[in-house]
Amino acid sequence: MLKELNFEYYDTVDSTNERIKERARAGASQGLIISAGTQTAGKGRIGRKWESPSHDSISTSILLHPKELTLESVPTITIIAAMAVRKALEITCGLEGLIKWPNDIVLDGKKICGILTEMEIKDGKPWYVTCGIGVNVHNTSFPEEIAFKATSVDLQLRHNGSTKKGSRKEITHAIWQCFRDYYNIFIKTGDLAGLKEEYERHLANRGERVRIEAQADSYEATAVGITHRGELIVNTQGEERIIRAGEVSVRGIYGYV
Ligand code: BT5
Repeated sequence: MLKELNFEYYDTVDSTNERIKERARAGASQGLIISAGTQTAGKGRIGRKWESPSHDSISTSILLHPKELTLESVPTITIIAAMAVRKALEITCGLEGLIKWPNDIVLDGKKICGILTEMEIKDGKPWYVTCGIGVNVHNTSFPEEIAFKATSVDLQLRHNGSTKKGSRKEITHAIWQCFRDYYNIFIKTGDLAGLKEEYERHLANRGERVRIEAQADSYEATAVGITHRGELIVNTQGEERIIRAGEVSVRGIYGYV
């Protein structure tokens, strides 16, 4: 069970995931949350870069000691985090995002949030896990290479005709409170039995054509839903296939989402 949440904030760090790892190795307890105003080396998946410019976005990571979980179920934490961010944006800002499986939240077809879950293994079991979340909040522009596919809370609020601005602190707290609720439901069964339906309601591209881009092959399919472990189910030529996070990229046929 995830009970206490202990928030720490730093002006600048390399990566909040890296700061959590350091503290985990030094014996910190589950529920430590490190957030930062800016990251000098924010990380995406598989060596990609995450932009977190000066005090415009949320960079936040949690430390988990998931004794209850197997190695295979750790990636499902990304699914839980995506649900938490989506819900937090709805309750704090009235923004209704969709989840682009496995680790993005999108609004109007643009990415507002990315999630990176990492773990260290000891004796064949997860020793600790860090789940890091980046959310664009006050950003009004982005580096050229991502400008076409990135958005922020303030841009979306303005787009919806609101004069409100997002609060990084309020959203961060809401994210981790929602995360705790979902995580504890997940821990009870060790799978998504209690959460799958809600997740699928907010799954981008559900019932639509997507392009699955794997290293070995690339094909079109229809996104159907997720398994109890959080893998994506797609249908290609009448046959269901299960897609694991990390294996592939999933793209909409008509753009980024
Ligand atoms: C992700 O990777 O989306 C995971 C991002 C996780 C960031 C958090 S911040 C707190 C914690 N500390 C860290 O160091 N990381 C975590 P991926 O699915 O691989 O997407 C990366 C791609 O997203 C990049 O290659 C860009 O195309 C795009 N991108 C980079 N920065 C972005 C931004 N601020 N907004 C939207 N898209 C961005």
